[in-house]
This record gives sequence, C-alpha cells and structure tokens, in this order.
Amino acid sequence: MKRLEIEKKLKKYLDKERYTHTLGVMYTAASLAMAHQADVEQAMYAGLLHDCAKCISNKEKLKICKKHKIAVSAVEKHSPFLLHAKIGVLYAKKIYKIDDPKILHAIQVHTTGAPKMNTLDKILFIADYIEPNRDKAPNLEHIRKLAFDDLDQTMLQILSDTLEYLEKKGGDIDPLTVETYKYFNKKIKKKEDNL
Ligand code: DGI
Ligand code: FE
Ligand code: FE
Repeated sequence: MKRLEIEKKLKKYLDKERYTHTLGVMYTAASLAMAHQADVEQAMYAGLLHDCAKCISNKEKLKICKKHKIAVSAVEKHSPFLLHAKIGVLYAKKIYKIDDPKILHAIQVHTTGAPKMNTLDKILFIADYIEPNRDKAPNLEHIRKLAFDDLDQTMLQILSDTLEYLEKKGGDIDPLTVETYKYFNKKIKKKEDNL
C-alpha cells in the first residue's frame, strides 16, 4: 500500500496520541536515514507501521498470537505489550500489504532490539526513542544529538538507560534486551581497542 493510504487506515486503528507518535517516528526515521545514508523510503514505512498493533488489549494480543501460532515467551506472557512488535509484523503483512523483509524485521525488533541489528533496525529503534513527542527519558538531549552521529553508541546508551529504568521499576526484562545491550557493549569495545 502507498504511504498515504496506510496513514488513513492507521488513523482508525490507533488512538490520537499513538498516531501522533507514529508520524513523529516516521519523520525522525527519515531524518536519521538521511544522516546515515540509509534508504529514506524504507525508514518511513518502518516508522509508520512500527506500532500498528499497539492499540489492542493484552488479552486480545495473546488471543491473536494463539490464532496465528506466534510463539509467546514467558516474559511476553507476563508483559503482553511486548507482543505488539511481533503482531505488528503480521498486520504489516496482512493488513498493509508490506512484503519488504527489511521493513518487517525492523518492526519485529523495535522494542527489545536484537544482536546484529542492521542499519534500518537501529534507525527505527532510535527514532522510536527520540521522536519529538517523547519527553520522559533521561539524557534525551544528548541522545538526540548522538543519534545523528553514531548509531551504535546511541543504541548502547538507550539500552543501558532502558535496562536501568526496568530494573528500578521492577519490570520483567526480556533476555533479548540484555543480549542486545551486551552485543553493542562488546562491539563498541572492540572498535575502541582497534583505535
Ligand atoms: O511502543 P512504544 O511505546 O512506542 O515503544 P517501544 O515499543 O520501544 O516500547 C517501549 C517500552 O518497552 C519502554 O517502556 C521500555 C520497554 N521495554 C524495552 N525492553 C523491555 C521493555 N519492557 C520490558 N518489560 N522488558 C524488556 O525487556
Ligand atoms: Fe512500539
Ligand atoms: Fe513506538
């Protein structure tokens, strides 16, 4: 589907705040793609659709996963909001007719991250965190500047802040979030050792 058509449909499925956030992520992802010589169009589609399955109740999310045989981990069972990434992939394919595997993968890993994320994955993950309507995270000013300079350093900072936040809050931590943090930590250390 064309972007404008998707926007029209999404507006019906998302609440007002989520829709505004979605547009913020789409344009922030586009800007990051420009700064890092990535595909701007792909970044916009990923931003537009990343939360397309967000406005569904937890109960409904679990039901959808069962129906479509999407694997639900113990952490996801306890924190079903995490499933909006996986269900987002399903909806992006079925409802919005997206078949670009790179866009679908970026949506899949946008909440926890994943080791070996590619440039588009990082751009979406970071845009989600820094888009202009966000105002709660610590270090936002610094992270927003860093994002246009170094994607890996930005990933590490966001993951570290997110893990700290979840530990303080006592939230269930998905092993993927920790793995991703460790991956970027190692990657950056290696880079520094070679300098
Ligand atoms: O859907 P959004 O709110 O736009 O953003 P998101 O999909 O990145 O979700 C953000 C939330 O996800 C944020 O409150 C931190 C949380 N999160 C990230 N990793 C984990 C996590 N929550 C839990 N419980 N466990 C995780 O590993
Ligand atoms: Fe999300
Ligand atoms: Fe989001």
